[in-house]
Amino acid sequence: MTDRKQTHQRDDLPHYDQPSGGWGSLSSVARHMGQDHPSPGVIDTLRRQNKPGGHMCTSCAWTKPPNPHVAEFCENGAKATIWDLTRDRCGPDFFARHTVSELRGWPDYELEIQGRLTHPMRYDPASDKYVEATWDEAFEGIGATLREIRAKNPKSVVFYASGRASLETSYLYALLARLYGNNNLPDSSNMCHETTSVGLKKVTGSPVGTCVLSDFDHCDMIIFMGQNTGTNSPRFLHPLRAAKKRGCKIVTFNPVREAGLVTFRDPQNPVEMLAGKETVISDRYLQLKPGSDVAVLAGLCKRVFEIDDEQGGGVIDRQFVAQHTSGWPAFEAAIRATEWAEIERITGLRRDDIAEVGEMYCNSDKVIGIYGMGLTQHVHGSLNIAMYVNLLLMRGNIGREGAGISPVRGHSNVQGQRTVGISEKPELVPLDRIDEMFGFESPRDTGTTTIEAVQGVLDGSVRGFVGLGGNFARAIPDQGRTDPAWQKLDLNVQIATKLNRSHTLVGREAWLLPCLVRAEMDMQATGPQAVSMEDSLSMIHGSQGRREPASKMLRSEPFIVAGIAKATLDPNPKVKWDDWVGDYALIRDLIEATYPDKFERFNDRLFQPGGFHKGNPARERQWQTETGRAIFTAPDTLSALGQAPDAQSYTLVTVRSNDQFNTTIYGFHDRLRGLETDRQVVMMNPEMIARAGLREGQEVTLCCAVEDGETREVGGLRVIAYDLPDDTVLAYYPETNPLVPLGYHDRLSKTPAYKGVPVRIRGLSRRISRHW
Ligand SMILES: Nc1nc2c(c(=O)[nH]1)N[C@H]1C(S)=C(S)[C@@H](COP(=O)(O)OP(=O)(O)OC[C@H]3O[C@@H](n4cnc5c(=O)[nH]c(N)nc54)[C@H](O)[C@@H]3O)O[C@H]1N2
Ligand SMILES: Nc1nc2c(c(=O)[nH]1)N[C@H]1C(S)=C(S)[C@@H](COP(=O)(O)OP(=O)(O)OC[C@H]3O[C@@H](n4cnc5c(=O)[nH]c(N)nc54)[C@H](O)[C@@H]3O)O[C@H]1N2
Ligand SMILES: [Mo]
Repeated sequence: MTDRKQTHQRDDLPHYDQPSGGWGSLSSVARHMGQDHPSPGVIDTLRRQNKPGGHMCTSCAWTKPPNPHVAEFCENGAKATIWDLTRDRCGPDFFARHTVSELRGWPDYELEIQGRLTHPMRYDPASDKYVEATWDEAFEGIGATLREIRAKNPKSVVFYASGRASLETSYLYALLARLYGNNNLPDSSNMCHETTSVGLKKVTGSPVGTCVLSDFDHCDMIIFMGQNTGTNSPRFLHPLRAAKKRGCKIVTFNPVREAGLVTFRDPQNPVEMLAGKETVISDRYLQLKPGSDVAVLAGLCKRVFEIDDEQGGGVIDRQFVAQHTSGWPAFEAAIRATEWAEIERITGLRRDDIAEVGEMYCNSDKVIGIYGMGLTQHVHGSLNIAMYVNLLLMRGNIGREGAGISPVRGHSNVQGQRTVGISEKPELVPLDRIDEMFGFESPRDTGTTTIEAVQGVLDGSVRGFVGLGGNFARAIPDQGRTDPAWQKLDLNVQIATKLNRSHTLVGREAWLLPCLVRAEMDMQATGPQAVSMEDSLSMIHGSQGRREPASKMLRSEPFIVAGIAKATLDPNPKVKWDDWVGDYALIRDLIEATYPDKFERFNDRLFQPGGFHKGNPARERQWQTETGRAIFTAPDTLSALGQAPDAQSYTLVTVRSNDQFNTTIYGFHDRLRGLETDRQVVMMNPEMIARAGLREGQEVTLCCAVEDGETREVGGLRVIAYDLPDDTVLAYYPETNPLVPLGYHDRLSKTPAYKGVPVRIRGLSRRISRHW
């Protein structure tokens, strides 16, 4: 194995040559302290963030360690909290000044920057404005319409959840949907890690990752595929840096050189900060073409076979394979038959570079595989994950200390929402137990995923939509084409903290219900309440807010869900909404009774430092799969793309900047990619710009190249030269969501293929008009 450092760094192109973390991240936080009008005391609140007894950050799902740093938050966690705790208010006077049609034309940034929502608001079609309402009016109005819709068809209402709401809220919300009569519980997870929930479960029996934090103290190698740590889970850089310092090898596969995976300077380490020292994170950084991970992984597996052959065995863990897995012969045959030339063609990488990583893998005893949206958001996303699992299983790297597969989840409680019953898949929920506990018969038919919910809005079969947080209409594929369809709804109810585009897509009746954020005090009949969430490593944490709420009219999410439920559902002596809202510990008792194996002594362990682990059978090498074993998969294709690029088309990857949280745009800097510009850009490498006959700075239109009878375009995008593989164009989410066809999703889980959209480029600029 050579010691040569792999670098495709191109100094002539925009890139961030400072380490992630460092002064840049501190000054970015300082800028937001100045810009976003935080209310007094925010620094104190930040000090309690992610600490036992404090509140859990509303940004990413990375785990909260038992021995937190003095300030256990990152640049983005600080931004999210400052954003939540702004002094700005978006109240009845604001809505009196603007019609909803006007607001529909505003950019996302302008809507959210108005500040915290303060009052329940009802849409008044006569004036085309949101007008102030009382909570009683809101619940009565919503309940009456939901009952009307149910009388015609209880399946025609969708209960969406974005992954922030607590375990307590989520449990009540899922119960509300089932008592109402459907399993229409799509979650932001449907656009995100559903590929994990379905694809990883298929091959390991576990819908979630198998690692815990201490595994990062023992691993010899960490592989990153399609996860942008510096931007999306920056606190993870601390254990990563520690692993690196003790000699762990790190290898990254990503079409983009993401700063956080290149170098890191710890903003909480005065020595690193003052001396300008930094830690090099990735030993090898391979810029593969988007959608080519299946081929890379086939190459890595192939190399393992080659080395095992060369050494006469001992490299593949044959005992583990025999005892714990199924599907080996077909897998082995498929990989041996795969040609290196084909792997090189698809990935754009050199055989030697892939082979070298294969050697590092074979020389490492304990290996962790990390992944994110770069694997999940593809047409063959589930195959990406199955191939990753293949590689790890070959050397018994699942179910062992210091080894495992570790998806990095998105929203701070998205994994937990699935754990406590928010799922459109009834087979994943203990419905018999729920029926017994609450004396009713819950529906057994499969509910709508995000894709089907959107289809239902388009074809008119969805009559009502309830959004527990999020910005559904902006996060989905085919945004733009779907916008006008929302008008057909009988009811649109949005529970939210700040104004966004989804709130402007009103139906015949619409309500905007403002709720507390996690850092705010949640006072109920028995006193201040705590809530809980599950992080990416399956640890459950309590969270308690202490701040004065932004408005006296705000209510907690459990209160709002219960309010809707009481006004909608027939009385049931076993369903005690008022008692539960008065004391959330009772909701935790219900969660424990429903899921006794995961939530034993839930209330006692609520504030255990570092959280408590909900358990994971695959970690114990108990495989709850169809075969009762971990499953090897023989790939039926080497590309995760639905449509390969050709002479005229490219693969569009939609990404996040480090100045946004999903559809919430904090600002227009993408510091970690070295871009200080607006977001209306499209990036590609200079050779591609030349070949396409374009020039830097020119405005172009991207057109979707999927032929399904629809025209999908986004114009006014400025061309920027960037260090990217051939055939690849990069642009921001959610601005380019109108280019993603609704039907373009992972085969198994229906997660939209946001990272592999075939597009053409038109040089003449033409802005897409909003048709309404
Ligand atoms: N600051 C901030 N934090 C966030 C969020 C945010 O918007 N802002 N969002 C939260 C949410 S909901 C989620 S789900 C997570 C998302 O976090 P990530 O999983 O990191 O998701 P993305 O940033 O969309 O893309 C991940 C990476 O995949 C790479 N990539 C794209 N296509 C491919 C491919 O085909 N193969 C490989 N190997 N790599 C590819 C991209 O270049 C990018 O670096 O972050 C969470 N945390
Ligand atoms: N092209 C493209 N599209 C994507 C992706 C991509 O990578 N590319 N990523 C996908 C992914 S991974 C995800 S998770 C989805 C995200 O989809 P969503 O989760 O639906 O969207 P967010 O932007 O996170 O939602 C932001 C809104 O949530 C509300 N909010 C914030 N905090 C709270 C709270 O505490 N309670 C309540 N009730 N409301 C709150 C605010 O009103 C805010 O405007 O987008 C998906 N869409
Ligand atoms: Mo996500």
